[in-house]
Amino acid sequence: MLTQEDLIQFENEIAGAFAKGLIKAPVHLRAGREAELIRLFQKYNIGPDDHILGHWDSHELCLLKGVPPDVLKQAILDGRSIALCFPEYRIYCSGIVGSLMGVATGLAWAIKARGERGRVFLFCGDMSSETGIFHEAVKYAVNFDLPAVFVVSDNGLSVMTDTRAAWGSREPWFLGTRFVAKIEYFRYKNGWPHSGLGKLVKF
Ligand SMILES: Cc1ncc(C[n+]2csc(CCOP(=O)(O)OP(=O)(O)O)c2C)c(N)n1
Repeated sequence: MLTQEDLIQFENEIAGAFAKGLIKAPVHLRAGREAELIRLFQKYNIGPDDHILGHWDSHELCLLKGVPPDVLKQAILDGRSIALCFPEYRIYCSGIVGSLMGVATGLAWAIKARGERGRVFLFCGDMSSETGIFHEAVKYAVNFDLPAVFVVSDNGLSVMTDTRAAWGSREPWFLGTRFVAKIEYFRYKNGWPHSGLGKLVKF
């Protein structure tokens, strides 16, 4: 299992490449949630049979799922950071808010219906967890006890918008409901801006 330091070092390396103008596409770096992600990968013993669905900020997920760092780095250098897909590692990511919750439920339904091995782990942010599709997908997964877990990494922001101010509630909608049965939730403070480095990079 990789350490927190491994994940931090990888993001720092990507930041360095981005600063040099070597990546001509968006990158979304993350810092501050390494321990929580490692804890969850260990808690569920996430392995080759399991599927990871992530979004624009999935470098750490790819590393923890087993993608070799040099392979991941090349994909990022090639401009694919925002929607990393490695079918051979059962990793599918998308840069579109709300695009994968329904996929997670459908995939989990298929796994259960076919009696296959593996579970689906959907990772998203706090604002994504307030979308209607997240609500519907979780509701369905809970109702049919599908092999899916929805992991919400809460940094309190949607780009630069305060998620709680937007919805007028201090807590995410699902806390204290029966839907937490399929949800993992933690808060963190992102050590990086939402995307990029917070400064102009010239090519
Ligand atoms: C359909 C759609 N609308 C808007 C965006 C732009 N966008 C990218 S990330 C993001 C914020 C999402 O916030 P959250 O789910 O909390 O993610 P995090 O802060 O963890 O990146 C937005 C609005 C997008 N990618 N897709």
